[in-house]
Amino acid sequence: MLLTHATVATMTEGYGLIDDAAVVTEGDRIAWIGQMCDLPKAHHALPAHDCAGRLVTPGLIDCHSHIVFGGHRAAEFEMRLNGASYEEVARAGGGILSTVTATRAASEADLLASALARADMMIAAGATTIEVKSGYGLTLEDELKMLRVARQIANHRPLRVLTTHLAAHAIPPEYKGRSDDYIDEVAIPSLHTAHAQGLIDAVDAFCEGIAFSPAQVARLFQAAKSMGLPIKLHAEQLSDLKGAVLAAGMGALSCDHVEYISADGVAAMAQVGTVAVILPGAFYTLRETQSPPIAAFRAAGVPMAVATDFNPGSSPIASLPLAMNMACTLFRMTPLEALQGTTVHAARALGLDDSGTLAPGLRADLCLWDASHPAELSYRIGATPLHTRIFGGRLDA
Ligand code: DI6
Ligand code: FE
Repeated sequence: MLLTHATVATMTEGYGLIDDAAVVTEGDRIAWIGQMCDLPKAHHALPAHDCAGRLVTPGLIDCHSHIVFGGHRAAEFEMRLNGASYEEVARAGGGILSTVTATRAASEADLLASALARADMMIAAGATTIEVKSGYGLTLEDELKMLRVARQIANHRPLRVLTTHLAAHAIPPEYKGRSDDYIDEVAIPSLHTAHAQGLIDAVDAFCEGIAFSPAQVARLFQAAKSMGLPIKLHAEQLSDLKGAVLAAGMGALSCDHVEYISADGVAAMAQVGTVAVILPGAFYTLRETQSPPIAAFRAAGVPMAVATDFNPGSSPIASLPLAMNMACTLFRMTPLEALQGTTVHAARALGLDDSGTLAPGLRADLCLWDASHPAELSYRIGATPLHTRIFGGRLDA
């Protein structure tokens, strides 16, 4: 396929803008990219798709989501609006645990149907690769069920899906007061089984007072590393337990949320190249007031990704462009940083080296936007100026 008359943001260096550009794809890869006037003769006869000056970016990558779950939490939304805090909701057995009950009760087919509806919303806003976590089953069987569903999404949609084991997301009622036993009896065994069954690409945990301690996370991560699986962590979302220091020290791909991270965590991440995944949807929904230290990450050279954290409790948002707008307006990220956060740095947070930028040899995952400059993607609120999607070199009708 040949795309002509495009305004391309390759995202290779800054925006990497090329005006009046052409892109040639071959199979699922980019074969050539550059200015129209330099297009090699060999490509002139290819069937052309005229972009009419539209902006072309790498397909967006949502590197943090929880879209497989049963039920919804509109009632909890109402409870919070009547004054309850997130922690109070959690301690009252609501929050994550109400979704656990609904997820355990749901059939695989029902979970898949609702996850596909959510994936469609993400696709409609420009996502071509998404990460999906388990963590609402919290038994061996229910975690595996969630991961099988997450793996199936890619059989029904052109999306690329990476799956992450997150059994260490919450302590289920049957393990109340016995979180060490939960790690030994459910989290680590389900990790072994999920890996043996080829169901996971990475391992995550929620390191927090209402969830798991750094020592418990470290045990889980040791198991992950013994299997050669990459690790990532929900770190410093509500308090500073030094999860980022631990995770970066073990070579984590990313530390996510990080509102309460302090200088030692930032330094540890910078040293290893761990990505900070900024999740403004959860910040917004929880009406959090402590912003992640964007200026400190910037100064230390910590790459920042931006993701939806799509989940039923703290972040019922499907749109990456909306998350980018929030990252700019709430956290003062620049539009360039926001787009790097959903392309090149999001790829890095997932350990992908064949997407997130546009260059020969990389995956031909592209978005064509009704926009003339990439800053428009962050600037607009709740708009989806997506015109055309190309997944692995294929036009999505
Ligand atoms: N932090 C969050 O914001 C979500 N998970 C997590 O570890 C919340 C998940 C939920 O409330 O369902
Ligand atoms: Fe999350």
